[in-house]
Amino acid sequence: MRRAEGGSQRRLSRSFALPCRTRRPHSERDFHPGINNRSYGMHKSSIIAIAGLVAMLSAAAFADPHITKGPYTFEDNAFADRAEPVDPTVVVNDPDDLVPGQPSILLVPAGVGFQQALTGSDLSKGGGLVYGGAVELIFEDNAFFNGDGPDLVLFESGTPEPFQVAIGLGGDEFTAYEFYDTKSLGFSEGGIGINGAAIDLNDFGLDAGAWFTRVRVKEDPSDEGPVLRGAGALNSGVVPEPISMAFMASAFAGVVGWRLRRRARRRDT
Ligand SMILES: [Ca+2]
Ligand SMILES: [Ca+2]
Ligand SMILES: [Ca+2]
Ligand SMILES: [Ca+2]
Repeated sequence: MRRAEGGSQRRLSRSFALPCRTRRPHSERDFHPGINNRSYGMHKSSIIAIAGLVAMLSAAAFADPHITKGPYTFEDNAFADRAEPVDPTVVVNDPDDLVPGQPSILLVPAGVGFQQALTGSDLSKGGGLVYGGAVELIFEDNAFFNGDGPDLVLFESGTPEPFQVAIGLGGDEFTAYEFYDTKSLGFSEGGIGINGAAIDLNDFGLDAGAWFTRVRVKEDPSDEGPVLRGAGALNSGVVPEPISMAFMASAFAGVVGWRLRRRARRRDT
């Protein structure tokens, strides 16, 4: 009876596992107490795989577009949640404080907060990228993935100006910058015409279905400074808190239970 339970838990955890660096033993016979025990544990890659699966399932089950920006429709939390200037970019509130040659983000309108300007779905406020200034936009309550067609939209204002765009690959690693022109999206916010650039992750050679949470946007030095108004994910995954917590809890309980049973069995032998 216990063994049968253990078996079913093993199938459960295996079905969510990505290929691991350490192979699990194929049978009881291969298991040596004190050696290779970690191979029975839940690898970090398995946890990430479960989180990714939850996000994917949730994206399918709870896709509920609420925010329309010209031709594009977004889920409520599809927009970037946090912004950070990319070193050596500085943040400037007043055009008079711009120093020629110093990569900068000029907040629009003057006095608006940095986060307020560059995150969320309010396109009436933004940040002008000047002298090669660059900003990193971070998605925290959602992630974007390489699905069908464009995956991400960057918003700009006034005269359409291009961006350079790089996608975060994890840690400090980013793709090379790709150039994107923006074009008028036929609507205004904050009294100014809004432009957009639709980003397809295929352009960066990224895998279909791969998930990301960071994008860097930089001024194209050959052009006037674009004013970034925000970024929204078209292919966006959501992890609804109560469901994901329950799912993760049961997944962990299963794995922990399985490990305990393993340990108990090991003591018996
Ligand atoms: Ca978000
Ligand atoms: Ca795509
Ligand atoms: Ca512009
Ligand atoms: Ca904005």
